[in-house]
Amino acid sequence: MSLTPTREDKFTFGLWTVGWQARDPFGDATRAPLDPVRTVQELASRGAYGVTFHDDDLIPFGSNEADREAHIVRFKKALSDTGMKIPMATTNLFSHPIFKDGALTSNDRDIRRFALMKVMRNIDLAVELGAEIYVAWGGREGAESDGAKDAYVALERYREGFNILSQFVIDRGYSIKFAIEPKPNEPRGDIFLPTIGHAIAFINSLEHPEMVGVNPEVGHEQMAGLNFVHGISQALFHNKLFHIDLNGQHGPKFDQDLVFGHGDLKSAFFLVDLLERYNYQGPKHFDYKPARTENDKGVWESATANMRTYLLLKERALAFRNDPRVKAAMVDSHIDQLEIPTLSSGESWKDIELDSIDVEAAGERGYGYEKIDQLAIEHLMGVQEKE
Ligand SMILES: [Mn+2]
Repeated sequence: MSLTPTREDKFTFGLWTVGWQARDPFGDATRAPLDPVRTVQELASRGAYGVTFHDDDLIPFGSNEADREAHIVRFKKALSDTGMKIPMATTNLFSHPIFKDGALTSNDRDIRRFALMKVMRNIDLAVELGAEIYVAWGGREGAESDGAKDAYVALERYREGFNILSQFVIDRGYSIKFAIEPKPNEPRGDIFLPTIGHAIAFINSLEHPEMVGVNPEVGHEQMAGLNFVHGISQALFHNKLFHIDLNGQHGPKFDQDLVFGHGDLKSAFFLVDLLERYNYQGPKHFDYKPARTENDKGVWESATANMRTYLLLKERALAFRNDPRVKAAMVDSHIDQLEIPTLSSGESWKDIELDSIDVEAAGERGYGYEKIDQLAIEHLMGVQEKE
């Protein structure tokens, strides 16, 4: 298996990822601004499939119409010169001070309307550039104080916002689908729709739930102390995995946005195993930040690192699944028996009442999962069969 990324791998990057100037709450930028045109060229030369953008990544907030058009024209040229795609776009509803109390859930009605206008404007551009997924990360949709905002009513406004945007997409005849990106906190003390589960429940309350899925991010779920592989399994189970943000995180602390696999590597291994086994067809989108220590060279090395790590994990996960020792151990552990429905066809709860089970023997059985876990670790470490 090749470790050189190709277009077929569908690796994508946000303009804001490699373009991050490494300004953090305690320090100034350590890198110069990056021209989106150069980002497209550099990523194309490294085998990426496409890029994604916030409106403000491409067109600085407050640009006049002539400047806006000029930015779009040269960006489109870079795309056509390289063959790079734009599968997804999103709106910056968090940087400008107007959004300090939120956008779609701001207590200020005029700001909610301005936010919707900003989203609609960028959806028009997203469609023009070929995007089919529109991500909604509500970074400022939340509060620091429960007295400052009625969270119940905020959800009503959040729902109203998605209903308005869905109707906009329908009326325009676009094939755009929305993907909500959950995050528990940061920048707000607490953010609405903090996890995959919260988002999926919310989606079911919308007027057009079929138009809305999730865009889970590795680090965001791990900041909440949750198992990302389980979260993605549930998103797949509900047919709601419209997009995915891959990166790395070391448990519940500030949002680290490390290179994919540079946080919880074992979870990343089982995540790639899951995405490949369930044939996830969407873009593999890296939403990370090159460390603040890196210069331009380090930025592009980190971009390649994301893709290379994914391909390595895919190779190792396949080797794990195809290892005859793993297959035998899984059968010994009865892992395959989870596929068998609990009732046979034609049975009802009444048949369960007739069951007899040797409770003591069943309680004594060893499941042998430690053996499988160790085999996974050895495959992850690249160890071939060894005595
Ligand atoms: Mn993200």
